[in-house]
Amino acid sequence: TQVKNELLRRLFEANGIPISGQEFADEFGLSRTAIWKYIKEFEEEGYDILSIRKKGYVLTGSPDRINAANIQKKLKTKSYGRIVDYYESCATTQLIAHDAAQNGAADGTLVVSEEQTAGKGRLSRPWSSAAGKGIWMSLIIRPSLMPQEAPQMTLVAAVAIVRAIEEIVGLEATIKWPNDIMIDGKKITGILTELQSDPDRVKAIIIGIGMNINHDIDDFPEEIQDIATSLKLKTGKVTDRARLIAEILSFLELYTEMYVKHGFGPIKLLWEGYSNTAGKRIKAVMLNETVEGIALGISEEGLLEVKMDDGTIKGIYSADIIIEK
Ligand code: BTX
Repeated sequence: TQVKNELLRRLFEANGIPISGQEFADEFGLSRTAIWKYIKEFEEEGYDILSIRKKGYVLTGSPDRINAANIQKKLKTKSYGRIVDYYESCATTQLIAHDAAQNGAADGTLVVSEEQTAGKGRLSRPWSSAAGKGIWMSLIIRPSLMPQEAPQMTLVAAVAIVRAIEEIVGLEATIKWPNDIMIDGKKITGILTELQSDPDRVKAIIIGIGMNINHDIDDFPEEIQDIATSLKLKTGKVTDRARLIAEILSFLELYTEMYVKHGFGPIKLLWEGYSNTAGKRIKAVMLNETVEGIALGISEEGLLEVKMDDGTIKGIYSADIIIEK
């Protein structure tokens, strides 16, 4: 079965390129018939496999995986997700996406993995990414924006994700500035936006999205079991991750276009409708200081505006927010 698993792994990671039965058989010292039997077994287990004469086997569908075939079956976008780079496991999709972007990957290229062994959050904090349970993905986009307009993409992505969860799962999530999506006070999604840029022009934005989907509580490490939740913990049901990805990409493409064409105004309005931060008394913990006050909303630049106790208003670029009761 080790050989069988290796064959399946290669079919998954081939991303549409045929795997030659003959070459695979030679490599592992097996007969072609043995390989063919494995393929039949995969089909019985629910995988769709195309057999192309003289070329080999291509995986075109599989039960509950987020490979290219399953995502693209549901995709309605122009460019987002039209190219999918799929992994069974990797350290972090963020790094793979950075390399791909540097090597000229097209606008909308998606890197996605069933598991991350070194998933990361902001400030190099760890991001727990259990195998087969969540959505761990990095989208490469190349919108015509100035570098200083890039951080707002975190807020654009947050709105797209909340809309998609509403549409597919029927749950109302809220956005906690700047990059968390919460359900009933617990974190369901984190967003990490990174930039490749010239001084006056964005070359690529890498939007990393980590979503807890089909986790039971034990699928989280103990230290985050109190602060994290998943869609399954909230609904009791398993969510089709590929379908949710396709929906997120649709909203994200739509809202990115809106942002590039019409500026931040419309996004700001959408964002404020989903935010759980505005109007609340908060503590904003930054690297060098902590400020307290009432969160007013976000500025045109995406800064969180906080009214301090002495009445002055401060704009905050990035912080960890504690909402006080
Ligand atoms: P953040 O710095 O806002 O949040 C990180 C913190 O969240 C951690 O310190 C921990 O307390 C908590 N945490 C860790 N894992 C989880 C989890 N699964 N659910 C809820 N809370 C958790 C948030 O950073 C940005 C995360 C982006 C993750 C994506 S996944 C795809 C891409 N690849 C990658 O390595 N990162 C991004």
